Amino acid sequence: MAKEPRPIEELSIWDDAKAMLKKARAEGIQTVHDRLDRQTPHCKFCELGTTCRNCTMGPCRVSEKNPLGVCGADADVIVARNFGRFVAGGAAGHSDHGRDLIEVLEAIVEGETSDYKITEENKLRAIAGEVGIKTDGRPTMDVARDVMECFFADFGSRKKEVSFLSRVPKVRKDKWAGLKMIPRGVDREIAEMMHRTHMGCDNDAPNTMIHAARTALADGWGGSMIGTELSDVIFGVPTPKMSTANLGVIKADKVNLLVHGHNPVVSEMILAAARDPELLARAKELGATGINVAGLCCTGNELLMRQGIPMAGNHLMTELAIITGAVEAIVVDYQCIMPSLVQVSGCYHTKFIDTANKARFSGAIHFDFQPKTAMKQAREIVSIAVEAFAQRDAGRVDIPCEPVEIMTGFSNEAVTAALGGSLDPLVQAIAAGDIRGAVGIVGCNNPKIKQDSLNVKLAEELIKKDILVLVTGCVTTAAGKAGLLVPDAIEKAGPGLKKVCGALGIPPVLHYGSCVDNARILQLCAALANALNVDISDLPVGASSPEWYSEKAAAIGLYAVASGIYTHLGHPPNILGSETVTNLAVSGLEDLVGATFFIEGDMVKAADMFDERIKTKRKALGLSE
Ligand code: XCC
Ligand code: SF4
Repeated sequence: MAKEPRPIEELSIWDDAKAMLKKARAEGIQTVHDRLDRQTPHCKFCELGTTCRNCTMGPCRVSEKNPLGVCGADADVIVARNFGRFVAGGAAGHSDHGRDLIEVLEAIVEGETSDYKITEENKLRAIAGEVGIKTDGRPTMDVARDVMECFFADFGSRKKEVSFLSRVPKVRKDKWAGLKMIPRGVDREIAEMMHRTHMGCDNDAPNTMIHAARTALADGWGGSMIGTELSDVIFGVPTPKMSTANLGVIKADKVNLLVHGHNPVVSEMILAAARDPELLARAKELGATGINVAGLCCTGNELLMRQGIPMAGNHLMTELAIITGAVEAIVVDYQCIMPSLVQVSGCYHTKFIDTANKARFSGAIHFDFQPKTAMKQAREIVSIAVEAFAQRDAGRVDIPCEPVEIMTGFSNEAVTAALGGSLDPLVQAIAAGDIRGAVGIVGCNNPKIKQDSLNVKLAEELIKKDILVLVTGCVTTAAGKAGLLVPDAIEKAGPGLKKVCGALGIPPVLHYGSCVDNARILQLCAALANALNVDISDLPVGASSPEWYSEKAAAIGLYAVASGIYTHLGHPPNILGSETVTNLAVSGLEDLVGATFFIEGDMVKAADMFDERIKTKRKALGLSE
């Protein structure tokens, strides 16, 4: 018997989401929430992490009654192996994205493309210096070639450590060296994780977990950091600017083209092509007043940070954006793109266009997007969107709200510039206790949780306590829609944060970018630790992913912890079937890396936990609580 669907009121905190969920039900369109209802209750073994499918002597499910798999693996080994592979999946996603940026740099260096350029010579030279490449008096292209070679080599197995470990405080690196946790090469750590978890290899759960941490560090300080830094070099370093968010950014009188996924390589070209006079003229001929490019998820974040495009929504808004009936095309690259978007698009005139061979969707229009032909392909894609405008059914259009204002563009370079050229004023504000600490809230939506209820609540609770919040990924749109990403939001902050942010004219919640841009937060923590001559784990900082769902979020959480950052998750990963692994995650790691995970579903309590932690760290630094 079919289950009753959950009431719409329980699915999201947002009016725009609820309006579109009603429309979906009225029009008979299935969403992620309907499918979750059909998938629950989930398999208990899988939830606990005690299922193993790593060979065909199994699959095995272990329990108290049946504690060993066919090969003899116990729950600890099985849970650790599953978690290790989960993290490797996330690290692979971020890092392969990073590699794609190196390939664009290669196309620039080899003269194969004129559509992409080195926009930030100074940044290119600065990072070259950081990874030990000579820059003095050398032509930019020579430096760029060496940077490209260096970063390609970071993915291999010939290095002792990935290049950006030059940013890590020495005490932290020594700690990693002692634990055999130094990330040597991005692909190497991911491949080794697959090897270790083959039947008959690493059968010691803590040892597997240490390698999981090394794999995650290869993501944070390797693949993701390369992705962020080269995106800045090619597309520009983000600077503060205003934009807008929610489904109201979709415009009834315009051709609406949504960009979705993670990588700016395709979407930056789409945005440029949407300004092409010929395409604009054609849009006008068909009765539109212009071409509107709006963002979803992290591709949206990338373009929001650098170009200020409006944000239509985060993960759980992606189906709902199409349900407005006013989207001519959705153009995707990879990651977090629900395959259901093809079906939802099919219910309207919406064209679903994929652009990467590694992320193809049956039923999509496919473009094999290449740096050489990028602009030409982008024009073709935008043209498909423009022509689709003629097929729009005005009777089915419902754009449920007006957009809200948000401020974006907080790169470390922009923050340093706003502070007058160095991080010293930030260090002083922390020392004075005006800013008591900082927490990065990152990651996703998960249909098991009322959309954005935790993301917003935690941010609100923390700023009240004079804790600066940095947001990335899908938490961005949540914070934006809640009115936390504008300077006026200081009214919701504690007195210290209000004073500092008020003087600088910035919000108490800063948009720090996409999910790979969590590397910016790592870099900031390392810079603060170096400035104070302490370890990252000595800083009054934390990280959180309240509504996470993805393998990538697990990789981010683990590299944060392994870097010494106390990290909150709103719900546990599938590890509870092993006491050894669970205890290691929530307490044992403290002795090893100076930080742990903590799991808490109540955001008032989570904020209190951060508060306690920050008090302890401030005291140890000789500061007021
Ligand atoms: Fe995906 Fe990055 Fe999560 Fe959003 S936050 S649901 S991973 S888009 Ni990264
Ligand atoms: Fe079962 Fe061991 Fe094979 Fe896993 S590796 S499926 S536990 S026999």
